[in-house]
Amino acid sequence: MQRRISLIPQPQQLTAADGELDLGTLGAIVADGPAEATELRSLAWLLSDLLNRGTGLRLTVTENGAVEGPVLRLRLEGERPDDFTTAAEAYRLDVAPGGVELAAAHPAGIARGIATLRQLLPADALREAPAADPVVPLVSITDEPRLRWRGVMLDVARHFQPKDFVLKMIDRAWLHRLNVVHLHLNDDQGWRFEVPSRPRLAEVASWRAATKIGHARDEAAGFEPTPHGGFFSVPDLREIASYARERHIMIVPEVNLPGHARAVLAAYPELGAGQEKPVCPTFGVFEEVLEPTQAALDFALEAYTAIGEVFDGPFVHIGGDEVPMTQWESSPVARALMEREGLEDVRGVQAWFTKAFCDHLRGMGKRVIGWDEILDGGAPDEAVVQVWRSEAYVKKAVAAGHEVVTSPEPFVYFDHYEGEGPEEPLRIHGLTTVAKVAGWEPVPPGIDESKILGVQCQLWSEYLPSPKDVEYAAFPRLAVLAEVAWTDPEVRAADSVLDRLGDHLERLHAMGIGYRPLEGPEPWQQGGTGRRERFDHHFVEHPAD
Ligand code: TNX
Repeated sequence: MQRRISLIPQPQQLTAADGELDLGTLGAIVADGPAEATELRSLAWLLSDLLNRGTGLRLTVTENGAVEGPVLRLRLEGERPDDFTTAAEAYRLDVAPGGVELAAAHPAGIARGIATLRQLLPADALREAPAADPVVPLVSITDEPRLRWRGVMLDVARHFQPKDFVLKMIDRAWLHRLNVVHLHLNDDQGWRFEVPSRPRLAEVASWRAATKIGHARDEAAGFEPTPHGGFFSVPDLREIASYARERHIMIVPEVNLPGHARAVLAAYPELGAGQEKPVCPTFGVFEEVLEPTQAALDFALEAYTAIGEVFDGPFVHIGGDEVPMTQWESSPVARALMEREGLEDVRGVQAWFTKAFCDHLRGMGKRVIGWDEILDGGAPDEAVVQVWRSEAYVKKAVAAGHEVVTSPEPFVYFDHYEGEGPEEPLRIHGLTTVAKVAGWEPVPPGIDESKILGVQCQLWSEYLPSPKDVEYAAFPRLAVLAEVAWTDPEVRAADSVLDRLGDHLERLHAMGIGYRPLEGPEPWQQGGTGRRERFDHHFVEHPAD
């Protein structure tokens, strides 16, 4: 019996025919493009490898050479669109009795089509060793994403996530036709990448001596005195960068300054207001920030240079969220800066940092993205604003002339609870069910859609201590978000993603992902009554002022 076609995200246009094609009957993968298309060749070998792993099939890659009989053809055709456009990710995929043709104008489109082809195979073909036949239904797909930026953020700062998990998440983003993996690389609780000229970041800022047990608001629960840490060396970062590049996933590295600076200041206290405090063992918003000195600015620019060189994508995230003004209000250095620069209020101090970061990164050929607080004191027009506090800030950012990545907490903060049951494991607060994500329309009414670069979900890891916990929080909500980002609203409305989720969970299972079952956590995923017990801290939405 033919399997029903059930893809996430739903392609924009799909026509199915009766019958299946056995890829075992194909002679080769043909990389059909200009001779210099090394990206196409590398995708062809990647596809060959993936098919081999899950089905045992061994298809060699040839270039335009004569191959007898049916083939799997990857074809680059037409004029190459600019990078990071929806046209660059468009593709056509035809599976016919005479072979497979996947065509696109840009290698990124081929990469997206490969993701769709992998979902057309049986779920078990997503395993690491042969466990399924290489059969795909006959189908004709024409597809292009609705939005340019479709991302997921991993917070490797609150709890370090090992490199192989980051690579896995890049693969999973790829399979869902996401194109951005945002790495939140530093916070009060740790700094997670090597900057060779600043050795104390690795030595001191990359680990903490203890971690809060339970919720940060649950003071009675105390601390676990086991050190927690880790950081990516420069070669680790290079490996992550090239792994993502081959799959046409953009890494957006975030170095979050001038706030959330406790780890930096534990290593280099002279960059702050002088307190000597350890890397933070608990979670929240802390008042320690960089002082607006030349030395602190030089540090920041050195960190941005280091990360901007390793990750060659067009964006660097500067953070900028939750910067308390308390220290600057009483700082003679901040006061002197305000007088010198004619800043009206203390929020101008953050704007001073933001502008310096933007100028520096512009000089490196990069564009800056920052959390929506960069709007409070003002930011250069070219900075992209990542709205998180509430959708009201989308309007504010667009009115101020910025492009927006929209990530409102109630819909795409996947560190929020997924269900109301007492068995859910400890989360920060909130309630973001699969149905809530599925029902979300990312472009608020009255907003010019061309100003919305895209959407992104967040996996803040205060309460996600291990990859297992991150997987539970990410899946299957990430799949639903991928469809919200990719598929046009009319197409989404015609066939609810919720009806395809059951089939998709089989894929997640085949990949060994510890997802949350739709009906609630498995016994071993529950919070129980111990350290991971549910703690209901009230979620407060931030109104736009
Ligand atoms: C707010 S979103 C934060 C993070 C926390 C998150 C927890 C943002 C830019 N700042 O520091 O981890 O809430 O949900």
